[in-house]
Amino acid sequence: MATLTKNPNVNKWVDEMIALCKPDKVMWIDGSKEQLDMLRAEAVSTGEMIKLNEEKLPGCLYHRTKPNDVARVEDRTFICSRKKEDAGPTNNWCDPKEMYAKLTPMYDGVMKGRTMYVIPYSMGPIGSPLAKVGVEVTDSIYVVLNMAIMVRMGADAFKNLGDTSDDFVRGLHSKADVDPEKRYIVQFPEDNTIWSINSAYGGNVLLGKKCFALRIASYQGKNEGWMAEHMLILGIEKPNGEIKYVTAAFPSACGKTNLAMLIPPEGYTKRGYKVWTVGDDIAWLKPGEDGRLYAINPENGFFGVAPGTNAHSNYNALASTRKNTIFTNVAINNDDMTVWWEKLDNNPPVNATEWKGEKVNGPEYVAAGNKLAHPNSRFTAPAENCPCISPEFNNPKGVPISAIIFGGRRAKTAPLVYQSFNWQHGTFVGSIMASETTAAATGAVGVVRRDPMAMLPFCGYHMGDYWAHWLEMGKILGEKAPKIFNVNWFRTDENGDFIWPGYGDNMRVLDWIIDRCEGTVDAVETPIGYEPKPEDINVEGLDGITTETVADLLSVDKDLWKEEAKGIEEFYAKFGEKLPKEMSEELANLKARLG
Ligand code: GTP
Ligand code: SPV
Ligand code: MN
Repeated sequence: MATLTKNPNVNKWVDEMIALCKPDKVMWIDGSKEQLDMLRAEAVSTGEMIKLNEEKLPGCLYHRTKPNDVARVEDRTFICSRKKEDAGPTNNWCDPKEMYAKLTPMYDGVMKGRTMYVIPYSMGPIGSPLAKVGVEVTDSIYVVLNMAIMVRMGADAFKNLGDTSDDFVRGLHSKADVDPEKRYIVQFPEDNTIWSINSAYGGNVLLGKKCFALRIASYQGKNEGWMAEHMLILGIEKPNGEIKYVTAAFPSACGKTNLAMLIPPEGYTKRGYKVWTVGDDIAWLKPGEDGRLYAINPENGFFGVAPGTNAHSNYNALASTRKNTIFTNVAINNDDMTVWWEKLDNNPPVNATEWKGEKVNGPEYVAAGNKLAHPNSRFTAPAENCPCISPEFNNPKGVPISAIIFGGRRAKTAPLVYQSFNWQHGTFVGSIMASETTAAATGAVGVVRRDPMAMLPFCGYHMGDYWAHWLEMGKILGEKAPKIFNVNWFRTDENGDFIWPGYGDNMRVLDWIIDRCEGTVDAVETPIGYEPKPEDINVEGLDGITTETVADLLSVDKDLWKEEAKGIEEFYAKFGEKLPKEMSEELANLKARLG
């Protein structure tokens, strides 16, 4: 099929990729329903995807990846800047020349006998000044069908690029042999280029997502005066109809999708509160004409964690998956060809196929301590399916942000919520984030690690320069900068159970955050920041949670925090001269306040 653009830069690059990968066929993806239907039918006929119940889950497909290919692979992910120091101490680095030389033979002829799909796409609403164009070539129909949900794709995407610009991100993906020993996820920030090989799992192969919209985009943002962040975006509508927007950065599988779609507790909905979802994973932020910080969601769908999602925990996410959704690595109920995952309900299907493809008796299998769905199994759902999708979702200007919230999984140290003293201190609060690891990346689960701004696996350049960029943005925004907060839904009691009910009840904390932004509620100054008076967190209608429980959740254990300060100091030492002096000042101030 002929090319979809006159842009010679795009066409030249695609020709080079064809010459390298030597596919039997090349198909430009125009985004049309006919073309996607044809690809769906082909994927089903080859067994790559499985058609689900057309009445109960219309338009939905199932896909299973190899058991060795179920999550992002941070140890095989590289930032190949020309200079090593530009990648910084938190990224794997390799000289770009060396990396191209190593990977080129792996791509040479890799698509023989296969079709190369050329996917033009826009990250961000087409026509938005904040949007950017990418082209991904891939030999995977699964990638095409997922990208069709996750991004705005097809010929329209080239409108933003025009016929002459060179400003597009070049993404090359081949599943090759899905060999974990030869798996590489490589970003070349200075070349606007991503090369991914030997994986077929979402975060490694949907190149618009983490590879472009965070790793490459964070680097572009530093150079162009904006920010690319691992943040959800939500709007809180108050009874008077006014909507306040906040963003929140939590590490992978720490609650962004859930917070982004929360349904407030009854006491709030009765008074007229409502939450609108703008984004659940990534925010691109830039100062607007009025000097405030505006955010767009560059994506067009949700690639969400399935386990734990149910009508009670996240009704809106579940509703988003009831049509035109792709399920990856969940379990199948063979009686009616529907899907199941842990905590969907208490009834694992009897006639089940578990995520690796084995037919099992669900209840017996689960009772024996096995999981039917992989802990990082996912749904790919169109944003337009979401019952609470924001009317501003496609607004090219984005939405004005009042508050930025950081958070992670901490069993003890971090309190339920606190506010930073100012932007510089807020940047420090983000930089010292730490969280227990999850199944979203391969490796041990439940180990506390530093994950600044939830960007540890996603920052495309030196983390010290990234913090300097945050400080710089604060200076540009001045008085109009969003207020910065930190939350922790994951404090546990002596039995290891979560104390705070979380999910919809997180609205109670957002309520305080909004009041702080509006200056309508007081706070208590603690060594780590401003905290609510316990009675200012609304516990009305909560079972077993009283103002005393809240006081406990807000307690700051100075000994634990002194330990924490030591950990921060060790972490900061990695950054050497690139650590902004403001960050070491803030650490010194924290220590002084702790006594
Ligand atoms: P990524 O897509 O990997 O970036 O994850 P995410 O940050 O969007 O996380 P998500 O909302 O999918 O939640 C991940 C897991 O955390 C799920 O198993 C949820 O059930 C659980 N979770 C989310 N919010 C809460 C909460 O408020 N409290 C508790 N205890 N668990 C939560
Ligand atoms: C994450 O791991 O933060 C995700 C899923 O959102 S992935 O697309 O795999 O990165
Ligand atoms: Mn994520």
